[in-house]
Amino acid sequence: MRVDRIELREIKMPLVRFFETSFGRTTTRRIVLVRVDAEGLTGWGEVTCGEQPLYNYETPETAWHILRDFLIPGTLHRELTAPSEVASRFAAIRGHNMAKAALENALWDIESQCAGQPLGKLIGGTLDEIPCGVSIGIQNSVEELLDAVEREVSAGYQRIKLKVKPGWDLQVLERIRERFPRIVLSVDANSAYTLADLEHLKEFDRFYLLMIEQPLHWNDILDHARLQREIKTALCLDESIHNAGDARKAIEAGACKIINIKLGRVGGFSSARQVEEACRSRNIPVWSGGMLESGIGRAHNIAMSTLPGFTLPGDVSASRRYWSEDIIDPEVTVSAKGTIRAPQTPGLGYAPNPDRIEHATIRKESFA
Ligand code: OSB
Ligand code: MG
Repeated sequence: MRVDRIELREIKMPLVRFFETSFGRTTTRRIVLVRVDAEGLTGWGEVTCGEQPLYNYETPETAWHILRDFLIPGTLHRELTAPSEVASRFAAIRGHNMAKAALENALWDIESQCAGQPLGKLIGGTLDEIPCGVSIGIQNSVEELLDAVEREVSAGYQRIKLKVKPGWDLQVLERIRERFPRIVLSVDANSAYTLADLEHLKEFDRFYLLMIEQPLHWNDILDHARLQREIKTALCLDESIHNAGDARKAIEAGACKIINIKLGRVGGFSSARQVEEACRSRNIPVWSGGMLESGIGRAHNIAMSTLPGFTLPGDVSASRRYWSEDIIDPEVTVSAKGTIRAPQTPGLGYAPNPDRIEHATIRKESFA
């Protein structure tokens, strides 16, 4: 494959409702999209970072810089035998996994069209239908949260994940469990606690949660291992896992019993497959995390979720929970039993809509 042209775009789209985590509230997303033209075909990728360097250190601006000044010049007009080749070519560039993933994933989109196969099949996916959960942010009141949970449970989602932080945790869980004693429930702290909160964190065991996601520091493994020895509830690592090596070390250290894979955080499909393999071979279940993606990132997450190790419901939910109008056709929909059917057509299986993308674009630059 030879890449003829690459285009970067930044789009800006308001969320239908704010999304709040322990590090703050998001109301509008700014998303960098990568469009690659090669072999007469077009592939799309999405940079999944937040607007501010809070989830990790990347931002739309750092991704634009790394893509424009390093990744794109190293890709244009050079022969590529496989999309995974860009992962090895850029291995010397440290970090910036979300910028790397956007480019590599766009190449996988092209490769799957060339091969006439759905993207999920091409990467080794075996599942035809993927189980879905939702991530519900911190709300203005517990009453609002109860309504939100009610709505998502009625819609059929198989697992509810609540964002927590000190001051929005045990009392909230009491109220949720009182009203929904039997739902599959988990929490995500996005690093809002430390080991000084050990006694407090032990209290989470009362709520028979499926997991507690990333309670401690965003780059830590050892303190999570210490915490996992002290509590019954399974820990799940998100922020701390950047590649298959991290997954292996976390599992060997006993830092978690579940791992969340985010395609951007681990640097794209090649790395995601390695993380999935590292977990599956050690009997650690994985699931797809989400980063409030547009339809393009969402379609990539669906393809990744067809890999055999993805046995738990992911944070991959319907487009309409985020966008009044998504940038793909059709938009992502979820069945009444909380599943998404993996597309069976070549490529992403969802067509990026050029008019809607153009309408949302606030800057673009092309490289040829
Ligand atoms: O930790 O999973 C997270 C959103 C922004 C930053 C971090 C996280 C999240 C989510 C959103 O939980 C999940 C989604 O896209 O639905
Ligand atoms: Mg998380």
